[in-house]
Amino acid sequence: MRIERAVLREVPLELKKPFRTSHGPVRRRRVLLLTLQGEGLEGWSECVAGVDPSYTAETVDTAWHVLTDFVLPRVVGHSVQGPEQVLRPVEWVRGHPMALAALEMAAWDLDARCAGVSLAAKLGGERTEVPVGISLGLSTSRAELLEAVGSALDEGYERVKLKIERGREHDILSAVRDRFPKATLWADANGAYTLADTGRLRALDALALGLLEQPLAHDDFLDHARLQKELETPVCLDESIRSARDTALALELGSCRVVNLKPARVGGHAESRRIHDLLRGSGTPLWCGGMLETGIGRAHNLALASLPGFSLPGDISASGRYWERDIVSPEHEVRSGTMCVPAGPGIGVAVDLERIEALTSRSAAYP
Ligand code: OSB
Ligand code: MG
Repeated sequence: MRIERAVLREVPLELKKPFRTSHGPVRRRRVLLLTLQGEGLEGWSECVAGVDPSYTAETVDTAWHVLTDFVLPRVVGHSVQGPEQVLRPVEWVRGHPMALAALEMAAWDLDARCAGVSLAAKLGGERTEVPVGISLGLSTSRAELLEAVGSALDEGYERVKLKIERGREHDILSAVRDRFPKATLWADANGAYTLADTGRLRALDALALGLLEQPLAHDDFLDHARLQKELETPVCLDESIRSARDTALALELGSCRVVNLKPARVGGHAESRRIHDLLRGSGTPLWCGGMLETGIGRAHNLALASLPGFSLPGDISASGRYWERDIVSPEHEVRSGTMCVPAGPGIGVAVDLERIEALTSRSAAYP
């Protein structure tokens, strides 16, 4: 497969409603869309880096810098045997997994299209639909929180993940548990606690949460292992897991009992599959996380989540969860708690290029 041309575009998109985490509200995304052209076809991906470095160190602007100054000039014009090889010329780049994943994932889409098969099939996916959940940001009032959980459950989501904030975790989660005694509830702390908070986190055991995501620092494996020993609630790692090696470390130390896998956080689909394969034999449940993606990133996540080792519902919500109008058609929809894995070639959704071009704030093309 020859990569003849690459186009990187920045597309600012407003979220329907701000998504609040303990780091503050996210009101809009500056989505980087990457198109790779070759063999008369196009592969698409989106870079999920945020506007600020609060989730990981990467931002939209660091990803733009790394892709345009180091990565794209070194891969365009070259042939690769498959998407697993596309990052070879930039193996020396340290960090920046979201920037690198944008390239790698677009190459997977292009490769699947060249073969005339779906990305899901190319990756080894087996399911035609996947169970999904929803991630709800912090609410401004208890009424708003209960209303949001109620509508998510009405829409059929299999489980609800709630963002929590240090000091308010018990109020938030017990309010929801009291009102929805049977719902599957997860909590995501985005690293807001330290081991000194073990007592307050142990108090959550009484609320029968499915898991507690990333309670401690983004780069900490040892304290997560110490905390997990004190908790009945399974700890799930998100930010901490950047590679298959991190996953092996977490398993060995007992830092978590569940893993959230986001392909962009680990540098793409190939590393995601290594993590999937590693966990499959371990009995540790795995699920696919989300990064407020447009329909392009969601299509990639759906393809990945169709692999057999994804045993819990992902944060892969419908297009209408975040967007008035998505940039793909058909839009992604949730039906009885599941979403369809697109079956057409590649990511299996059509990209609305006309609208993307109208919204583009900057672009770079190679050559
Ligand atoms: O921690 O899982 C997270 C969104 C942006 C950054 C980090 C996270 C999230 C979410 C939303 O929880 C997941 C989604 O619906 O895309
Ligand atoms: Mg998370």
